[in-house]
Amino acid sequence: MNTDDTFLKINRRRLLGLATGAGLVGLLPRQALSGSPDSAIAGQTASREQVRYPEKTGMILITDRPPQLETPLHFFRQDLTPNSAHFVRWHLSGYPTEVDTRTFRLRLDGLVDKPQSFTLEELVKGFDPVTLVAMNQCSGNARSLFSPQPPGSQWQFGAMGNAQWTGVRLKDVLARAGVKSGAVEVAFSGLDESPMPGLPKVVKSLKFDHSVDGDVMIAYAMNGEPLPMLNGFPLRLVVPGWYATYWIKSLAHIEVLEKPLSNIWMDVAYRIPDNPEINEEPGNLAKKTVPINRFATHSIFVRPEPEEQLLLNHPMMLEGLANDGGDGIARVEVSLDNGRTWVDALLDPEIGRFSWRRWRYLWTPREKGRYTFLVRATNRAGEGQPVTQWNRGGFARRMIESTSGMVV
Ligand SMILES: Nc1nc2c(c(=O)[nH]1)N[C@H]1C(S)=C(S)[C@@H](COP(=O)(O)O)O[C@H]1N2
Ligand SMILES: [Mo]
Repeated sequence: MNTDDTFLKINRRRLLGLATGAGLVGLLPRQALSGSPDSAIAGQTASREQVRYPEKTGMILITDRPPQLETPLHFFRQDLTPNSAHFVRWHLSGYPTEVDTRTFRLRLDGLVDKPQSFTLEELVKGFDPVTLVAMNQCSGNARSLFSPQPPGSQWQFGAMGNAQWTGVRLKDVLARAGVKSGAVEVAFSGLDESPMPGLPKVVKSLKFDHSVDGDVMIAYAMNGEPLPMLNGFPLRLVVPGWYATYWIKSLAHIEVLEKPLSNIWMDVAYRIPDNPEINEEPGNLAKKTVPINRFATHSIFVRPEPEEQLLLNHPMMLEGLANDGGDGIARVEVSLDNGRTWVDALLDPEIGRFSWRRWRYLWTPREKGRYTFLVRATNRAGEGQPVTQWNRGGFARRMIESTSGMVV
């Protein structure tokens, strides 16, 4: 993308904010759509509310204050999720609804020689642009499917999306400030503010070495367009292969730290059992937890959708997607007989190691009655998927998934 074009586009976004006024999101009434916009959407989606927010298509409402919007499954039949359908999650009701790009600054300070304050133009034009495809996924994606159900946002599989991100390397931006020796972490926070005195602002950190790996970026474009306001306009951190809790939106402050960040968002929330299966039992919780980190290897069905009816003797393309934390997907297998035998699915070409990878398998139903299919993926490092899993936060779902319905 030409950086001049990008800058003009981002700048134009200010007009949108002015045209629709303050409270861009909060003031617009939700529109309940009558019925489903797509007759192929089966039970699961149709039974959940479809809502409209600015810049968004019909989404599944999880909560409205703050907005948490889930992507309907049928949008995952393509490599890149349209910006209008990319899921939305904010922690605090004090999320930004407008940004004045004339006064916006990204501040960088802490353990550096020269603290910086960048305008959008300085960021877009002052650094080499980078582009990569990466999947964004909430730590609690598919939480509602765990049994017993952990507390928290009750997502099905739509708290994820795949996008092409364009921006600047965090490494390059940090270098401009000159990081002093002794840096151990880098902390990130956005324009969102806590509405309650007891609840601190969302601030997350990465280890210093991770933040300068050349993959972590400050993105100003998503699929070639400025980010939607709800997805972090004008800038967001992209941490390829890591859960989205670190992908700070409407990024406004970066601080280099000489000791690890300690706050509720790092010490209490977003921690997982310290074992490779990310598993524990409700009656026997893991003693040791660690901050959630890289994506676990996982795969899901996109078709058939839950309870989709299949026609006898009609060929049916089973399809879905698989992801891991950045080594790449090596294999996806499907079982049509409840795990007794497994067959290899066809993998679509890889579009980057941080992207999800789509798979498909052609199957013709030869018997009427109930079907249940399973899917499992293996990545290039040999990481597979466990048969069952549970943890108290409902995080990092990585167990083998299934889909079922009737052949008629
Ligand atoms: N500033 C800010 N950034 C944030 C959050 C937030 O509450 N505030 N939530 C994080 C979480 S938990 C998720 S899942 C992703 C969601 O990104 P999206 O809304 O673009 O899908 O944003 C992350 N970045
Ligand atoms: Mo999240």
